[in-house]
Amino acid sequence: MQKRALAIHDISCVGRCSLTVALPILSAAGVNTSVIPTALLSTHTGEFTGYTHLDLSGQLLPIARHLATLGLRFDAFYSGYLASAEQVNLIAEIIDMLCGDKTRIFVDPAFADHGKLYSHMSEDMPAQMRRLCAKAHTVVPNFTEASFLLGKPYLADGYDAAYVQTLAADLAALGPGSVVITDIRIQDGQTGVAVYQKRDKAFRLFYKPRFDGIFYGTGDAFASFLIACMLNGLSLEKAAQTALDCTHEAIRLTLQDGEALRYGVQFERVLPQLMDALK
Ligand code: PXL
Repeated sequence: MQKRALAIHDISCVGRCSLTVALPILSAAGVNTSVIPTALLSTHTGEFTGYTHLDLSGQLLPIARHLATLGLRFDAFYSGYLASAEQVNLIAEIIDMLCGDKTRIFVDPAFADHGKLYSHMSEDMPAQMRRLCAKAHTVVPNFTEASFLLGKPYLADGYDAAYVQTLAADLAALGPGSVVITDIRIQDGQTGVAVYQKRDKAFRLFYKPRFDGIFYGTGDAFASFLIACMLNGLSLEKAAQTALDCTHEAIRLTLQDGEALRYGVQFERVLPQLMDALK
């Protein structure tokens, strides 16, 4: 049977992040993807000014309650950018309402990067998001989010694999069985992804050459590629490797093309590569 996912992120009209990334990637992977938008923005909040921001908190439970009457079974729940820390309570309620025993729950905390909270994020977001992560089977933070979720300072460099393994194990101790941390900076000129499974304490790091710069929406693209692969039966490690390859290629193509980086990365051009990896 075709897999069905529920993606809960904002809609940023322009800038390739959140739902405008998750939906096409999951669809390309053959996943029937329903959405609940958390907020409506004209653009993402990085490198744009004057953007609009409509918090859709008032719609979340009414939408979820109606969906609950349809009796749908979701194979995956996938949350990302939330409009406010208060929305965490609503998302937790939606998980209880719409997810069954067979629903795999993915949470991308999506509140910070490069050592800083995103604009618009309140200081209590990390503590609130920790509660949502506790309900997940798999969490996909970047290194900044992983640090903040655990109340640790962000280290720009000077840490090692053992430090990352401890971060991952501490996140798993909150609840999730699997932890995938992106944007690891251990090896010069490389970006790393750490994969940890609580079941057998298996820990692995995967690397790709790092491109200098800030690439908006790449966390969303990575998590979406990862979930797309896992819903197609790939193991967590293979899915993480494939997601890293696809994200790296999207950045490479964008830099080669010269499109302004605030418009996100050209993940559309990598969808054939994703589909090949799933054959
Ligand atoms: O990609 C994360 C993200 C999602 N949604 C909005 C954002 C950002 C990052 O800046 O601003 C609105």
